[in-house]
Amino acid sequence: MADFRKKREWELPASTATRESAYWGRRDFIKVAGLATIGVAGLAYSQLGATSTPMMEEIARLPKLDAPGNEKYRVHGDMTKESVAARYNNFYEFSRYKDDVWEHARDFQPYPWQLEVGGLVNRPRTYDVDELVRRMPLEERIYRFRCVEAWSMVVPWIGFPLSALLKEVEPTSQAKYVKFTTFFDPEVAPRQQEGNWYSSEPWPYTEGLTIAEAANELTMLSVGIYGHVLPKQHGAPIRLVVPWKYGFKNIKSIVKIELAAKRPETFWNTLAPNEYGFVSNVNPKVPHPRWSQANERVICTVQRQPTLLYNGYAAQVAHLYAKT
Ligand SMILES: Nc1nc2c(c(=O)[nH]1)N[C@H]1C(S)=C(S)[C@@H](COP(=O)(O)O)O[C@H]1N2
Ligand SMILES: [Mo]
Repeated sequence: MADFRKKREWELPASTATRESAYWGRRDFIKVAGLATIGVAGLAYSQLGATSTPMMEEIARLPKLDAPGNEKYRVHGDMTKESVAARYNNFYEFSRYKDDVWEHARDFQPYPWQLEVGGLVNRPRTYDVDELVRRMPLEERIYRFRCVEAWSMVVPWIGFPLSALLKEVEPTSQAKYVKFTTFFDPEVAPRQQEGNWYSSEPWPYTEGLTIAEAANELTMLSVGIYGHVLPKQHGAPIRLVVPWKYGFKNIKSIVKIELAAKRPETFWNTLAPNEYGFVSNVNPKVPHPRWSQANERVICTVQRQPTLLYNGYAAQVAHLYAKT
């Protein structure tokens, strides 16, 4: 395979699993090197959490979104600070790194936006996301989020159950899978352009679920976070949230949802099927081929904690995978 494989951060072996923190440490250390009396980790993390940055100023201008909190979906323990979650993003259309996604996404225009829903359904329909936001039963849910790279966070999504949308389009009895597709626009997302070392990436980004996974109570289409509409770096204006699966299943900036009879091909699974399975449920006992998944690093801290089966959501989803 081409040398893109060397360059991908989450494909590094376990021995370099500290690379992310080394990366942060280096960049942020340079910015705040004057405060040398605090420990290095303390420096990096305090800088990351800074709230008066140009990035946070952009976020402060986003339209607010009011949604009642759903008490059923809460997490014990600390919530990740917004200034951290919004500067630690995987969005490969814009950047291979995490802290500059928000900057590279500046020309991206996610408002207004249309979402096409079709395939094996009785009532195919194209929605204005605006209209969905006004009409759907929005609620706030605090979910754990676990990336396949072995970092985790806890964030307050605003959205509605995917099942509410599926009900409207009426999947036919042949529909067994749901395929999701991200926008394709190489002008605003330069990494989608061809002719570079990464041109073997199968853009646009796609993901998929079984119908049962899509209908699960946990599965959300998110349109907001931290009390406002989604910022670009989190996948504005609408993205998938499946908290018991690894982060890459949580596809961003969706333009199309299709019901299908066959399992769809998906972005990471096409690139490296042995590393990014179609199912990809969070599981401490199933290591990534090149690193352990037994524990995880809480983003922007030095804290490591055990990985939970189904990322802590066994009560809601274990039945989907029970062998009969
Ligand atoms: N279209 C698209 N969706 C994507 C990705 C991407 O590169 N492109 N990255 C995925 C990965 S690997 C992760 S961990 C999450 C990160 O979501 P966040 O930046 O909102 O935390 O988005 C997922 N969805
Ligand atoms: Mo990820």
